[in-house]
Amino acid sequence: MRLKIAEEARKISSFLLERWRKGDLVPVRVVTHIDADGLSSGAVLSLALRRLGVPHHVTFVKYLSLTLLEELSNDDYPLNIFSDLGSGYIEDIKSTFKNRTVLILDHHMPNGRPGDGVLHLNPFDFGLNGDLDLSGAGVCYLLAREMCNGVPPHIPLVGALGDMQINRSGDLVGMNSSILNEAVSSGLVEVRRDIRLFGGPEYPLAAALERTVDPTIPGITGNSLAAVKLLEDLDIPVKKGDKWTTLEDLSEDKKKVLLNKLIERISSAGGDPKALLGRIYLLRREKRGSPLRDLRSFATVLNACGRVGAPYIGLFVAQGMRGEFVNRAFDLLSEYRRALMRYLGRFEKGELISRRGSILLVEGEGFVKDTIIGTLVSILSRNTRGVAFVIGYAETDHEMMKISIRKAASISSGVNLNDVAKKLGEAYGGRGGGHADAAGALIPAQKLKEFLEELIRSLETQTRI
Ligand SMILES: [Mn+2]
Repeated sequence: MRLKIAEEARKISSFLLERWRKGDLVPVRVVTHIDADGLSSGAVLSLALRRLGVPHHVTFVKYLSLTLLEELSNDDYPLNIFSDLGSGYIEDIKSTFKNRTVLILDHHMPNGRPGDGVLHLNPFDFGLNGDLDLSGAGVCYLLAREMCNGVPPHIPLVGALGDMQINRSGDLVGMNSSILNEAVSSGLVEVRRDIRLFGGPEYPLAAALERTVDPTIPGITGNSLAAVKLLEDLDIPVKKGDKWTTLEDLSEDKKKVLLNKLIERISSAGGDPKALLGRIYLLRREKRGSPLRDLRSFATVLNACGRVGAPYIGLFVAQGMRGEFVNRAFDLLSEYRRALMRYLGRFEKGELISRRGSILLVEGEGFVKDTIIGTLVSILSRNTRGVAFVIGYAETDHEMMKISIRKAASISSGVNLNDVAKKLGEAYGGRGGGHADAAGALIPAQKLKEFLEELIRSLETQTRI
């Protein structure tokens, strides 16, 4: 019989606590990813280690590669913990970290087998779906909860929402929903059903409309004047006295009018308005009007910190630091949003973008940052009519090319992008993998053309589009 993931977490926890009690396996290095889930993972682990008095460092990485693993293994940490990444590199980790203890806490499809000092905790090994049921931060949380008290359960929820781990009705499911229950029953998080705009129902409505990118609201997203005009046309005051109107202030009737208007706008431009509806998760102890009060927007803030190049700010904010850290995070969010808008604006004009049948290609080389290409293809995959897949690429360090692949939510295709990216990534001298609907590859830049041709051919034949 299969062990349950929580039992395995307990085993790993007793092993580590025992060794730490003896003064072994310190200091610890945590290597984590820079997206919202990765930063949430780092926050969970770092909080737990601090509570346990275990000295540690956190290292942020955009991705793993053999070169990077070799560099990391040159540093003398007796214990390395990889979070929100690593499962795709089990064999490389085994060979680079010989005779040292490594713990991988991840939810990407495993490639290879643990052993030789490598411990591995991943929902896929326990009959769970790592794409949907549990995030990287969720895996870290299962372990942290075994090791100590006091790591708050909303952090792994931010990770799950950042990774879009919601089902078609917009709900968290699987182990994520058990963590949610914990957060709700302790009074930390409140769940509501409402229109899902940036910042949540207590955030200034005009700004919420302008800042919502999932789904993008044509003509409104990124345009504050248009957002104000839309409200005026619907007879909704932008402000009452010196207080900004929020979604919460609207009557049910007004809310319906607004919702219909938004649905109409999005649908007529070919987008999918479905993401507007669903559950909203509110962090009750956060100030009203702060984007951190809405857990999805919290994830957006973390993403911005990581992608714009200040992941440590995101880590501190995820851990609960406020004041200057939050101000800095909000500045990074504005910068991130401006970058996204700049790119989306160019795509709208038909620049940097081309169509191959029902595949949309984002030609980001020389233009788009490697840390933003994934977000852009995700947004496009949810907001472009008649598209089955979106592929984007951008150059990155070490003369490598980063390729991001997304399946459009509207398409029901049996293609598993993790399998495709893994197979092709390896065939072209690099690596690939990820999730069934969202994956990526890292290959030598000079192989890009051939890689893309084969990728497109493979998606086309497997989908019959
Ligand atoms: Mn993740």
